[in-house]
Amino acid sequence: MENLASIRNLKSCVGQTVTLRGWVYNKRSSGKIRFLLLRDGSGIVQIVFVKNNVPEGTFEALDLLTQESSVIVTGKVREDARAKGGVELDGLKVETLQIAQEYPIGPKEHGPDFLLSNRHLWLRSTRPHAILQIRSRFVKAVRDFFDGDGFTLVDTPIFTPAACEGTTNLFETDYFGEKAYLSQSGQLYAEAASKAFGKVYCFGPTFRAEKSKTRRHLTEFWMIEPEVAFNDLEDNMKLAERFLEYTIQTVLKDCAEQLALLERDTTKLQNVRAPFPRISYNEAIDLLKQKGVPTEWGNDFGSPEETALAEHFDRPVFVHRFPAKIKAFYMKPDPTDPSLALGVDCLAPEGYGEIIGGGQREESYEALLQRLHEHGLAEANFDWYLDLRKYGSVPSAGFGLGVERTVAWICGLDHLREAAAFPRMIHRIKP
Ligand code: NSS
Repeated sequence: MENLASIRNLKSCVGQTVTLRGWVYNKRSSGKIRFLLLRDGSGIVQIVFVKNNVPEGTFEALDLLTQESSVIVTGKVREDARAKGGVELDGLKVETLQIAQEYPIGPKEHGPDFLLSNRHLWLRSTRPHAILQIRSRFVKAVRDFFDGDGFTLVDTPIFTPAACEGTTNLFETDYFGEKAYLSQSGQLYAEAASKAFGKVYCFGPTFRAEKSKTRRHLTEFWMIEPEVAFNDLEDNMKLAERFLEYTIQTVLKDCAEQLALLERDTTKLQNVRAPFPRISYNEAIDLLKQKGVPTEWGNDFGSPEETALAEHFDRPVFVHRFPAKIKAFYMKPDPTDPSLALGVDCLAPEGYGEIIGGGQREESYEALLQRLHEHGLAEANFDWYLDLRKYGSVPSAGFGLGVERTVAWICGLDHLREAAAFPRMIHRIKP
């Protein structure tokens, strides 16, 4: 195809005749002129057709085009200071691929249910488009960070024989006559891999049968989980803050245009710089009491507590050393107070709450076995995991960061569902 171009790169094509392939975003006409707004996935550009400059039949073809009709357009690129991307095209030719039927999504306001049911089409609109570009850039920054820091990517399985994060929200499935579960976390496998590679991360979809409908829970979400042999709780926090600073600042730098489209005030995001404040769970309880937030020692924090705590700081905050009885079986108790576990959460500001959960792992075989029994977990399912404590056991720490929660925070979204291309929630599995 003749000088095929993408809208994003048109600035470097001024004066050239180019061909664009895309969809009709909008159009209008005025006498002997037709204006076509073309969308090609990389951007939107206006193409101006003047009656005397185009072959016969062109205006008839243009007049038949509906919103989202697919077309191939040839035109000459002209600088235009008033245009959004700084350029416009003088249209020379249009070829219609398909005339779209009446498109369900128009400029008028639609309700969230309608939009979610039409997610396969809604993706074309500017808002989801910007959010998913930000997600894509964030994920690349995540990979760049770990790949550039001596980590090895190890993909962990999705079919698993046992629970990592407790049995209450497991998705069960039949595996050739045996019970299997969709992975809640790659952590146990990442721990095994860290004994082979030292520093590893896994990154994939994870599944939790979250029966409550909240703005912060999906049943399928993506998690990034680094695991580092020999790291302790403090090393883990240092890694997490360095990682968040790099990824957030990279997205702010590279996605300024998308964030502007979302009208996101990025002042607070600019503050995401290491070091982050650190408070213990006990200190957090005191702080909540001071703030008049009803709470009791021993309870896990929900959204109101997390929001109140995070409000107290100008950047994300680490809360560490939670009551052991509300944390997973694999967490190492604090040697100075075994009723506490060496776990850590990172709370994002602006009401976004927990984006990271992790901690230091129990490295003693006997202690881990006892914890398994206390949690009512079958030893037989974890024999391989226990092996890691038999053959060169070392301190180890890691964490999991939820992609959708982090993207929702970066973009300033009200609900996690907009941070996934095709979100999965309790009452939604279509499209
Ligand atoms: O349950 S976590 O707090 N921790 C783990 O799964 C550890 N096994 C990770 C590790 O140490 N390797 O989940 C981690 C993060 C949490 O902070 C959220 O950001 C996200 O995973 N998360 C979720 N996002 C969306 N929806 C749901 N339901 C959800 N649950 C956790």
